Amino acid sequence: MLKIATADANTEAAERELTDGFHLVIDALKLNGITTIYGVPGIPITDLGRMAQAAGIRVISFRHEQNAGNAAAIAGFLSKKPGVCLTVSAPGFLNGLTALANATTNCFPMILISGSSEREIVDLQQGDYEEMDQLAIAKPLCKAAFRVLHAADIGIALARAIRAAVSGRPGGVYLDLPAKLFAQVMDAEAGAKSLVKVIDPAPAQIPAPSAVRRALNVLKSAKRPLIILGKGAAYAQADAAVRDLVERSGIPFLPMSMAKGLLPDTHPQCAGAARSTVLRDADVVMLIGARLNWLLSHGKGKNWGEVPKQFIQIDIEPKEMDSNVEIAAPVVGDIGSCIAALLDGIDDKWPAAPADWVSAINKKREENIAKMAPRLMNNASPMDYHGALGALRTVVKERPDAILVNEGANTLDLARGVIDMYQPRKRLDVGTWGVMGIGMGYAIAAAIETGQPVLAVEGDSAFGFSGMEVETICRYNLPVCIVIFNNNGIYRGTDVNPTGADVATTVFVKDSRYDKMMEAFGGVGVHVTTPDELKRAVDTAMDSGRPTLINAAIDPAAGSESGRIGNLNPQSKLRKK
Ligand SMILES: Cc1ncc(C[n+]2csc(CCOP(=O)(O)OP(=O)(O)O)c2C)c(N)n1
Ligand SMILES: [Mg+2]
Repeated sequence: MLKIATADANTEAAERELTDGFHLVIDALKLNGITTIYGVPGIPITDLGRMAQAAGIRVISFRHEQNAGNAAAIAGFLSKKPGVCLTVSAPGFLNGLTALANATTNCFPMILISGSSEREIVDLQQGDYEEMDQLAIAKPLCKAAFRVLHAADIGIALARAIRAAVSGRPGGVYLDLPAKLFAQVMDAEAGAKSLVKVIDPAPAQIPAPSAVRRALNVLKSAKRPLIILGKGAAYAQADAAVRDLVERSGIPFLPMSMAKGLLPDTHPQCAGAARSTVLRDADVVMLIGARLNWLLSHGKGKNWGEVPKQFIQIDIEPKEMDSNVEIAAPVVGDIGSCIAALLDGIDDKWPAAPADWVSAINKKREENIAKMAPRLMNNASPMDYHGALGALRTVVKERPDAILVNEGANTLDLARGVIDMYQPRKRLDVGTWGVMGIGMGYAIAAAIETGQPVLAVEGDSAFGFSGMEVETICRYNLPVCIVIFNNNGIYRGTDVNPTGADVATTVFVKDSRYDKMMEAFGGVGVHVTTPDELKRAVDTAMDSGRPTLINAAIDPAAGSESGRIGNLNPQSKLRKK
């Protein structure tokens, strides 16, 4: 007996002096303030998730890695810390990769950590369990990709991953951890010493004074100036400085989708309701954390009118300058530092924004708002988009703290225009790619990261891409209210297949009851057919904080092809067959 007890004691003592790959990964994450992991368990990372949970990290288990990845990505956007997604090898990795690529495209800091199979077998292509050269596949789709072969390198690898994700223009990073690494054992003290706490992971990047002067000169020369706020400006969390710049300069501003609320959409300088006018007629445009990509028609063409433009661009990425058109005044640096420097040059003597320009915009804005008002008040049943959105617009006005997640085609484009936002980083949507499938991942992470109630306004098609995560929402009892704009399909539910065989490609089962899905997992399901019912149901959900899914029946004929971007569909001269 005694002998055995002594042996046990010895083993325990020896173990106390050892650590392994599992623990080093967890310790490295904790050391760097990463408190939540989003993922899906399986070989070889099941125990990593368990141990992380036991060590006090919150581990949120999803039903599909793409949704876990989207959650990590938006956690990164909301917190300026890399969101972490954990997956198994090959298929799990690939499922997470779409989210990683999307995060990189949208400049959200995220780290995808995937387990991988035996290097020796993978590299000889001998058919290992879930064999795949994941590192090679990830590389072109993210900012940086690293593989760790030695437990002693875990600390440095995680430090590199964190820096790569959040410094400069943020984006996705891939970290490949082969199964064998987790089981590697090393001296505990040496292990602890090998960890790295990243100091100042996203250092300020101060713009050159000459660039700031140049920008101020161009801005001062403007007769019809415009500021465009992008989601980079929202990410920067320089909210007070952005507001100061807009208000002290008196220049009208246009928020891009995820920059809505940085200043309230109801702000007197907001030109959101006069978008086509300001793009067409402005002579100087200052872009703050917004890129001249397709969402801004590349800065040229008919949307930008005949008036010659001068662009001032504030961005952390020097390569962004001149990407589509000439930038007259590039200001490279982090947005907080750039705006602080610009504000230094905007004193009491700064000329007021030209009154004729401001009043022309105000007139247009008031006209457009007045035109829209009766449509938003209509209580028709079946509902059209405007009637339903009029109700949700009031909900958000009454609950400006709530986070709005939004995807779909008509459901997205119309909600963006109709629902005013009042606070920064409250609108999360399909972003640069217009990708479907972000809905539930974003909603879950938004609830977890901020503790605020979430309203997810989803097209019925859009919802389907991540719909199974309603179980996850119920499991973690998150304050998420999903409203499905159910128009029986993609864009419209009225398409017909001329052959009469299968249903048309854009049409779903008619009058589906998505609310029943939520009930299956213990959440609240509601079916509504009028804007009044919709408003009441959302209010009840938001008051209770209970997971709720509201199936809102929308007239299947109400939408238009591809929402507001139907012009991007290729048109052949030949007749449609
Ligand atoms: C990953 C991905 N697949 C496909 C698409 C193409 N797409 C754009 S919008 C959309 C769905 C639109 O239907 P719905 O969500 O029901 O919105 P509605 O217009 O009907 O309101 C699809 C499939 C996409 N954007 N992303
Ligand atoms: Mg639809």
